[in-house]
Amino acid sequence: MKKTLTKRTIDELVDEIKSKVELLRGTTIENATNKDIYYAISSIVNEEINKSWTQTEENYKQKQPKQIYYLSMEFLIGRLVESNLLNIGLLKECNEAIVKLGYSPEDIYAQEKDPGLGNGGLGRLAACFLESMASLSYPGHGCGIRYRYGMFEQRFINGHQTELPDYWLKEEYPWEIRKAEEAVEVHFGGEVHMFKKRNGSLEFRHENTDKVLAVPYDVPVVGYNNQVVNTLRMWSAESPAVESDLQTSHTAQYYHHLEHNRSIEQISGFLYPDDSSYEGKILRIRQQYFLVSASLKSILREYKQNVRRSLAHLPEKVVIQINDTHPSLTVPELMRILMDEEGFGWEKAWEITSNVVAYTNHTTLSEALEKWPKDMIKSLLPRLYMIIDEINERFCQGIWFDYPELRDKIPEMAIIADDQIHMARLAVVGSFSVNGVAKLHTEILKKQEMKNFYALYPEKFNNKTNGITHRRWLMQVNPKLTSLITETIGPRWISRPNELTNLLRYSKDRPFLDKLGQIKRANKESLANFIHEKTGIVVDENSIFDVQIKRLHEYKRQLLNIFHVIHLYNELKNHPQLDITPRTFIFGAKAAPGYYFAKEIIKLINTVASIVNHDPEIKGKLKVIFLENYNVSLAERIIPAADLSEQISTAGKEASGTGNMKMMMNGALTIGTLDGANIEIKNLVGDPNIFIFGLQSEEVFEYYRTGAYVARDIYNTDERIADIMNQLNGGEFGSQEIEFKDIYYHLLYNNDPYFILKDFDAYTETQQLVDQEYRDKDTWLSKSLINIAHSGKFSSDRTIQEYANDIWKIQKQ
Ligand code: 26W
Repeated sequence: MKKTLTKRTIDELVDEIKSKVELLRGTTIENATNKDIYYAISSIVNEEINKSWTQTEENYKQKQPKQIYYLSMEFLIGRLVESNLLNIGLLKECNEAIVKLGYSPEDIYAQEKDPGLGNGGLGRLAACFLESMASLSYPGHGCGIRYRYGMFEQRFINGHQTELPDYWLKEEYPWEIRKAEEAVEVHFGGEVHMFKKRNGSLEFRHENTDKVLAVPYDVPVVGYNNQVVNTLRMWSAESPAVESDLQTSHTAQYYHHLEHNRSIEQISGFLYPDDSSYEGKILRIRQQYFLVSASLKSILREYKQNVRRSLAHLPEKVVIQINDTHPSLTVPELMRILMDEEGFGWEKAWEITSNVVAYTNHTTLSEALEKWPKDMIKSLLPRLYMIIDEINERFCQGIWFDYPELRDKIPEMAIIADDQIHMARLAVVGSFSVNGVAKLHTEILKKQEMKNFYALYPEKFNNKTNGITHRRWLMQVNPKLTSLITETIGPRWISRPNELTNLLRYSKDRPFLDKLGQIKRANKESLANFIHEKTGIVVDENSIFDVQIKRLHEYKRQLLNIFHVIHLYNELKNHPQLDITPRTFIFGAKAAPGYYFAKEIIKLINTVASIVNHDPEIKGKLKVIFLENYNVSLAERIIPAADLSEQISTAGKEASGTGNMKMMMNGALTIGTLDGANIEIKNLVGDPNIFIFGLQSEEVFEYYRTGAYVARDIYNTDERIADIMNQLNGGEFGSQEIEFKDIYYHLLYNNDPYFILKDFDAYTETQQLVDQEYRDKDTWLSKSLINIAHSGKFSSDRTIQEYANDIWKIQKQ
């Protein structure tokens, strides 16, 4: 596409910022606050983006390429001002202009509210994917929900997590555009009437429904250096209030109206803060249908306007990727539209639908698999229920007649079973592609969780190992490392991240490794300053920065990490002269508000921190820092400073992980289990450059199968574990008594379901190896470089290229 970016000098930018401050903010540059400057800059950026945005849309209209719509209940996009500046090629200039005006770029960019419209990995992946699609010039867009309240803000009070509402829209969000004229109606409830038409066929009329207005807010998705701007469309629920309705003279009616409006606006009211645990809440299914129905209407309207061909050709022009099962009502909703509104018969509608929808699975945890009570769907979405029922009937009959060898599996494959609708089954049956997010995960789907479906549809299953955008997660967050890489191997790695392997030649190059060491050191200093500012605690920049940042979940085993900390502390108390490499343990994690055990672990980490950090006998050799309110912005500060990346989930449980990729790309070494993408990291960097420990997934599955693991045996035989456990059970920790009886009892009486005690020995031993290896700075740096050099494989550009080639069959524009 034509390159028309307005290149500016720094002085021109300075002038533009000044005049924007005056024009938009009604103040002078002398009196401008950080916020004034932030809004001025975002307006300049927006003007630049908007030109490319209309051009991109125009281009798609003319060429009518096949387009991909990524449907997701979550988009964790992070702040946009810096990434947009980077992608339009103005970041360096803008930084300098800000400095010239006497402000700090970091402070200016921090004015932007970080929209927390996602829980964790799944939402952040969606954001990386959109960025890569735009940067690779693919016509791909996101469809999501514009929640008024995002992920809660986390505060610690006496070490306990408390949740504060995140009203992120309090101040104007400069990147969204409300498109009121493109609003669509979404219908809930009502009755379905069946008519026999003259020709004998049946017609369904859906009447007396509750109408909700879905209003789109579009956010630009800016490609890197290519003038492409795609769209993230987020739907907001509004009441389709008719003026005259509100002027009703009846007070009772009037209040009924207000009440009704409130319940409508609830639909896009807040993000459910549950990660990996399903709850059958009616509001959540309303949210899901709202997203699906509004997005489909908008997609089909666009198709009709531009393509002007029968919807029979939809699969040639549209592919819908559903991010986990959350948008899986896409299948029956598209069927409904094609049959009831477009007049297709069942077979044709099914052919179209199942060739448009593709499904990504992100978890095998059974508690995360969505199952909706069938009566709930029946009353909320009666027509969709009929269609799901019919899909199920035909599916089960198909097995019965065509796959007799699977007959006895029907009860565990049926979409409707035990009065519940199994959404993963619906998604597999109604799509043409089912993918896992790392090799091991996909194998587990094929061989275990979905083995019957794999027997039925082997051709649907495929793997797409996750990735992260190296533009945000390297270039933006670590400009010093970025410059060093470019000075060393030239700039081609930016468009071909695989070429980072050219760095391997420098793995023994002293001057280069020195520079790498200085950069890590500088990043650690700046994180240390931030930690001091936030917590008042001074950390040693020479210590190992040992980082575990992710949602708090038992399977992710933050508990194993803190057990190791407690063990080191006990050792130091018993042997004050013990020679250990100083460490700073850094945690960031939110627990789902209703997840009691996860909250206990938070409280434990905070308790350990407050004792360890203030114990003079430890002489600063250990520090434990639990940073509040972990989110994308905080990740961006921590990741460039990490030495050691903790990826220690129970093997077989973490579908992929993406934090592992982000830290590797910034030169951290991984300590991890053979789980998710860790395995693929290991295979690239090689055993000497990663610290692998613990049970493997087959062993874990075998223990679950046989029940041969007895946690108490370990408690009885490993003194270190007995000590820790007894401390939790009301024992002494330092000079304080602590009490975490629930953790104690859970591990012993629920038989340690995540193998914390079982893996403890291997973990501490491997941590000792880390301690030893960190002392040899040059070797460590060399390993760090090898990790960076192999991280190009984990650019989401590679992932998106694979989706585009294998699933979507779309072309670059
Ligand atoms: C219905 C409640 C609920 C909410 C979110 C269930 C499940 C989820 C997600 C599937 C949780 C999630 O974010 N999964 C993570 O997805 C990442 C991106 O693929 C993976 O890297 C992580 O391993 C996986 O845990």
